[in-house]
Amino acid sequence: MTARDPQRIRSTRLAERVMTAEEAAAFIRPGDNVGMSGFTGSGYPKAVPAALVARIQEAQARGESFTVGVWTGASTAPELDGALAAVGGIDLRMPYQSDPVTRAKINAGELDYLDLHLSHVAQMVWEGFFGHLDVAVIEVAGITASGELIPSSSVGNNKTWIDVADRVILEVNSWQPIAFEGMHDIYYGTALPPNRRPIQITSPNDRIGVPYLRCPPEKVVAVVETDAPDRNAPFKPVDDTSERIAGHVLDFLSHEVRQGRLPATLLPLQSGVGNIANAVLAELDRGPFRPLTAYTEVIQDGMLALLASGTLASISATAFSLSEEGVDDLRANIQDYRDRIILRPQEISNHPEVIRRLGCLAMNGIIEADIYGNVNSTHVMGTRIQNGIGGSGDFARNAYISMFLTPSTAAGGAISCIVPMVSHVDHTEHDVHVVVTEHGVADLRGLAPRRRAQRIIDSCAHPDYRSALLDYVERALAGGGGHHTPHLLGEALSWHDRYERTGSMHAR
Ligand code: 0RQ
Repeated sequence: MTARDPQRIRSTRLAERVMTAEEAAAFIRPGDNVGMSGFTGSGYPKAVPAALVARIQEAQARGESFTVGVWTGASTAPELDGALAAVGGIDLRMPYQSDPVTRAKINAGELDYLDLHLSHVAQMVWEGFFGHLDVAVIEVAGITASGELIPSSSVGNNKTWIDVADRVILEVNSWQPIAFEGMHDIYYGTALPPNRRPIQITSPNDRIGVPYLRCPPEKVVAVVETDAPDRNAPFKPVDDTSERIAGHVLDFLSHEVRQGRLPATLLPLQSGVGNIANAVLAELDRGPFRPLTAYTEVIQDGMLALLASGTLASISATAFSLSEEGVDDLRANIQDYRDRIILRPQEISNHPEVIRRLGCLAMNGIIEADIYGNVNSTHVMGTRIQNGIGGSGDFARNAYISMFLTPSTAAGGAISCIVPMVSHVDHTEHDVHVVVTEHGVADLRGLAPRRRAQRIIDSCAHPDYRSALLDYVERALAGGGGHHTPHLLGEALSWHDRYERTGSMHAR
């Protein structure tokens, strides 16, 4: 088959590899590990996963088992994660997911999931912990005449997948703006110790690599043309709770500026995904700080709005995660945004060395925090995975100020997000500087554990749960255990246990 779009596939050699998704999927064999592109619902392959699902179902109809390991940058979309999980086609999934079908399968014990710090993935693959990568399926925006790849709306682990896979399948998606060409910065200097060199980024808009992904043409077994949108999930309108959390974050940052601990232009922002993060970004647009910069993982609608208004001078990230309106904005203003946005491999967007050097201000969502400042970002009631740690650990551990934002309650008030002891730990008390809920800000820096407990309960807990938390601390202090981090060991997780039994953390 010849290429439909010679502007997108300019390499005559790779144009000869154009074929259907079904033909391409035949290069994926039972038991293969498959490295897919994709990060927070953008830049994932749109056609080959569906063809792979059909192959799996045909094999199953013959009574044969057909599963693959699925490695990505981060979350993808229902047509990739959801569809493969639904047919039981995934053996092991890593390093992040947020798909409801995949989540249910993981929590039912039907597929293995490895939840990893996103900056660690490439090095762990080079070290061989996950076995060999057989196939890479990578969406790109185009292929240059010399066979270099123009990345699409996410970079994620694509460089690594292409480097280590035996076979590469490319999806060239003409829905992605071709004006992406030149926006990316692919760094080819990473290595394992003792051969590591400093990552020479001293400002979020520093470019240290090249705009293209390199791929030996002989590795490319198939090129598939697509014209399909990213996931582009809508954002909920900002609610009162998110707005109050955002207001507290702005007050806190203003206080830090007044104290002389932050410059008036702040420091590079990292913002997690979701509606609270979007509300904080909207509040920043109304606030006094500018010009700001962002060294973050994902660019969502709120970040583009800050670029458009001039509040934000530049953004470094690894992926977009936009609503349909966000995509329209990106397309309409891409010539303006192009020079102010850099998409990098996730090992660089989330690199601890760079995050520490730049002094990022990290803001991430949580499931729950405990009275001593430990944070659970990933597990509902300690056993059921929600999404994964994603980049929150890369940033929180190395940020100048590590903030965690959450409504004070979940499930209509039946769950307190401030608990005596977290049911799973992702971020320890050492990496949690500030907790913010709609009730206020708990700045935990410089506070010993018992003072932290007082601060979190007073500032962040929902009033309906405050007296029960205070009562817990008082009885723990009076109990026989240590007074450094007082706990009643038999009761520390009783709130979760009560919720599992009665549907509420409230003692009746
Ligand atoms: O459940 O979806 O069934 O309604 O968790 O919670 O309040 O909608 O908040 O979308 O911001 O997600 C921590 C999951 C928060 C997210 C988490 C339930 C709640 C709801 C979602 P439903 P909300 P958000 C960079 C940063 C880790 C990765 C990260 C996350 C659902 O922020 O995945 O930080 N973080 N990445 O009802 C039981 C509680 C709960 C609870 C909330 N205490 N107990 N359920 N929920 N609190 C981006 C990347 O790395 C890619």
